Amino acid sequence: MTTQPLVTNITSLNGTIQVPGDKSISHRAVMFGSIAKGKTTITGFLPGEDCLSTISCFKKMGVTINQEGDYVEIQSDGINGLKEPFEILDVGNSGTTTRLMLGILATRPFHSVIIGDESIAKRPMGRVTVPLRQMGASIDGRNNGKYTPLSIRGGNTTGIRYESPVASAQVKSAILLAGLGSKGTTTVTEPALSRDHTERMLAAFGANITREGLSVSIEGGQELKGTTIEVPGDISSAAFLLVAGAIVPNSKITLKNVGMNPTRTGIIEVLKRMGADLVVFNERTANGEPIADLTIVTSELKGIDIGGDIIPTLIDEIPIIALLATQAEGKTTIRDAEELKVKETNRIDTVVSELKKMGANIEATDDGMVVYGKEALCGAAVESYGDHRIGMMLAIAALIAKSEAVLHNPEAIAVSYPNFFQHLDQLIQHNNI
Ligand code: SPQ
Repeated sequence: MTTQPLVTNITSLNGTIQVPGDKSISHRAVMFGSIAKGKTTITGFLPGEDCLSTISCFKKMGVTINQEGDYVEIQSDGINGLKEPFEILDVGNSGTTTRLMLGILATRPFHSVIIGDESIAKRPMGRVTVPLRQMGASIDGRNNGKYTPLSIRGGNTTGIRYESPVASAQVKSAILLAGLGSKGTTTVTEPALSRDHTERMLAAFGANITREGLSVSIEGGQELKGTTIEVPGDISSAAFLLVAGAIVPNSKITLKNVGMNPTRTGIIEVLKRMGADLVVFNERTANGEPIADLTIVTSELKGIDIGGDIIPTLIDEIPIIALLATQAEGKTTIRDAEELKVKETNRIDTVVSELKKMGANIEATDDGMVVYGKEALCGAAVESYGDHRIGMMLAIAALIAKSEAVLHNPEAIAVSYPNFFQHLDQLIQHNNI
């Protein structure tokens, strides 16, 4: 196991950063480009480990993909050009790759096997394998197809109307992608709106997809056409630096080109409601996705109550919001966030245990956590448990800790933000990039 010393006791952060490409959009750009006829080019791609796993899986199905840094070129014969993979499809740590790819494989008339790492093996896959079987796919796997490794023989699928019990973009996307390769219409209804990158990007690839309230429908048999995708910066990565700017004294941080899709901007609303001095400017759109620049300065914060329909719009930001709450006057309550239990780790348990080690006054609840207000943090030996978002949250917490801190398993951070420590260094040195 690797252990890395963390920078502590920082008196100021300053500079301008271009955060890496959005992970959700990068995955989708590769997958949709791989099933679209013709050439797709992607700029601003996230070369993080999760998105590289997606590229590697589609290459194993015969798609020509050339990636250099944040530029990707894909040449595909369309969805019917996908070939039975000779090798096992290894998704690494990526839940998005597993679930969205299952949706595509469900309609392909060949056999494939999906495996992932230890964390993926614990994440629930029944939420997609059950509806995909209802559509006609043959899927088996550990515990009756609830967990990886999974084996799929697809083809001959028919559209369904599916009421998802969870607000999950991965469930919605898997079923819509299966719907695209099935007979008839497929409709997915969710209890609250989850991120809608799939809907927006399928339209950018030429598909006709319709929304009515919380239901989305797609007609089977439509052919996607290769296109050009510009991936915005990832608001989920930006969140770590926004919180750093708000809690480290004497700071001013500007983040360029950040994705501002309203299904992802819960963190912006929370920062504003907690009193953060945050400015959103230069607003524009690329491929149907809103983008803006953001500036944050050190702020006086107050505790708030977070729950209900906002949760899916900030689900991945809850670890860093918990840290923000440790520096706010008064109590912050996070409710309705049971989904945290089935992420890379049980993020209720890992956030609470690691922040407690640093002196935070925080308690786990059944569906979230309560943070009892402002507390000076101390250094500690903390653990990412292989979860990128826990690792980054702890590195930001260390910036305001008064004593030495080390992080076990820092390499997990490369899943979504490979140059995270380099960007942090630049802000500490007050260098612009
Ligand atoms: O890909 P993975 O591992 O599931 O990634 C995470 C993350 O923190 O990066 C979740 F652990 O983000 C998910 C997110 O929580 C990415 C995602 C997507 O791209 O569709 C949707 C959300 O998951 P879900 O289960 O709510 O659909």
